Amino acid sequence: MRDESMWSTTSGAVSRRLFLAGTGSILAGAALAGKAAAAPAAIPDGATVSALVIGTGYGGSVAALRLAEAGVDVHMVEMGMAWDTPGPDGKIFANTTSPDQRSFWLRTKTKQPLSNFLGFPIDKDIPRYTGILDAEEFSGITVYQGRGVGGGSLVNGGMAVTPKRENFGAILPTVNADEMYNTYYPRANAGLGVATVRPAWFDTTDAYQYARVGRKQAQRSGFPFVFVPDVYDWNYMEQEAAGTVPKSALAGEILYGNNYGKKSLQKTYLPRIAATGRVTISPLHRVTQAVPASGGYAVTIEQLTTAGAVSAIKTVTAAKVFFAAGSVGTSKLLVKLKATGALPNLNGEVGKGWGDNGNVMCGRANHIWDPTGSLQSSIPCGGIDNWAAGGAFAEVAPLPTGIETWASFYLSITKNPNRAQFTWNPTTRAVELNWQTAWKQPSIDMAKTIFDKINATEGTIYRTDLFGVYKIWGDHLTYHPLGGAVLGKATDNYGRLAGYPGLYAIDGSLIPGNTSVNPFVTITALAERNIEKIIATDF
Ligand code: FAE
Repeated sequence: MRDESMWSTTSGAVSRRLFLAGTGSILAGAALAGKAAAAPAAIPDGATVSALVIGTGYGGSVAALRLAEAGVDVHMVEMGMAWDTPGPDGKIFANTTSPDQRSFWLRTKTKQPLSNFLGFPIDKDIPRYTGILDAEEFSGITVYQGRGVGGGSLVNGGMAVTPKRENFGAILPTVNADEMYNTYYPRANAGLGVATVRPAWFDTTDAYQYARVGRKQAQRSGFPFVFVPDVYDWNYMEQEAAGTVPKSALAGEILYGNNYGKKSLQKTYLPRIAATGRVTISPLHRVTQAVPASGGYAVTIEQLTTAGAVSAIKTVTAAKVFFAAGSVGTSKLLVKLKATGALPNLNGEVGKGWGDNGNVMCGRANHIWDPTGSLQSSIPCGGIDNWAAGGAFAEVAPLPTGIETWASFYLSITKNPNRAQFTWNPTTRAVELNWQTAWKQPSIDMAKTIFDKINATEGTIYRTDLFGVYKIWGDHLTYHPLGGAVLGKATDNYGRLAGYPGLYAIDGSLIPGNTSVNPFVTITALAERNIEKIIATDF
């Protein structure tokens, strides 16, 4: 029997599984606190829906919840799995230190962000499966993304950061900052369950020794160390440390899902969506096409097997379609649909303005008297802020290997100005991104404003064994894709796609490349703002 509590909301026991089309029983659904039962099967071929939401991450979840609350019936399409059923080990999600088929999206070998340890490659063979983390490779950059109901919230570190207000004008120049900081950021923070580590516990727990070393060294070099809020249930983490509950953050769970304490969308927006009784979800369904049709748009959807094969092709008609497939997913769809003549009137801004949020990683080697601890909470809780002076905000990140590494590890978000464009290649019939490896150099330079100084103060050096053989910088990837359907350019100022009434972008694709901090709070807040306007004026 599955552990239902893992799916419970904080207020009650609403099982998410009940409303996932194709996985729940209609009788169980009817018992859902008196709410209407969810549809018993995946979306049928030929269905007609009022609102179709492509993707179940932050933008898609906000759109679905608010539409349903306003009385609109919604169907959500998600290419990844439901992630509601335990594997043979009794757990739904695999551990970061022992990846298996659940860990990666349709790969036969893992592609871990840290590819090496002590210089040795650590990737390993796995069965090809519709796993949770996609390492999508474009020329010059690998873009990591979550796959499944809950999108990136399933795999991310949960760092839930509202940008400093003085930086907002550069992030979303056409959006009223007063409205965002008075209404939509607070709404997003409340909806996501954002909270901060208890400082007294932080100061004493073994699990954050690595972060205390990070704080001490930052401060000795004159940089402010700031506590960073997270959606992890901090009380639960304290219980993990006390040994009274099953361990999650303190068992190193993060990249491939988190079995207990993290409040992913599975524990916040998605149970509220289920409780409306107006939303159904088709996991393992991928949207490939949308064309104008009588009654709105005809949307083509491929049903997938867990081996990634297409088992059925369906066409549904939707009065309104919300693209919430993430920055990369939405951009790829829109660029393809414009270029192939399905939606030729999308404007020339589609595919442009894509950035990596300036992500770059590095490690530093500490002295033997500065151990970072063999027990490291996988949930980061602090950062080093040098944005104004050096263009970098660095998360003090864990290296949850279970052994003492004497390493400090950081993911920096930098003010990298480079922006790439998605384009359609008619020969390969694929969407390409023209990011170039060299475009990370500004990020490295900005991160060095922090770490060169810390190394000089501490008499330490960079680690060279984490990203390859003698390679200091993890400059080949991003966790934070942003842009491709930029607000006010590819869309109007609320995400309405130019050229097609009833089509909207409502995810990270709207944000032009950088948020100065981790992005999902801004993605959620912007979606809350936009959907409020869209419901008021378009329905
Ligand atoms: P997203 O959450 O990516 O959801 C899009 C969904 O659409 C996914 O579930 C896709 O599978 C699905 N999809 C895509 N294409 C299709 C299609 N054609 N048909 C059907 N479904 C489709 O989009 N951000 C933070 O703020 N703090 C962090 O600590 C943090 N850590 C991260 C760590 C990792 C390893 C990763 C990968 C990301 C991290 N992020 C973090 C980034 C954050 O998760 C990301 O910005 C948001 O998830 C993006 O939200 P969207 O709603 O745009």
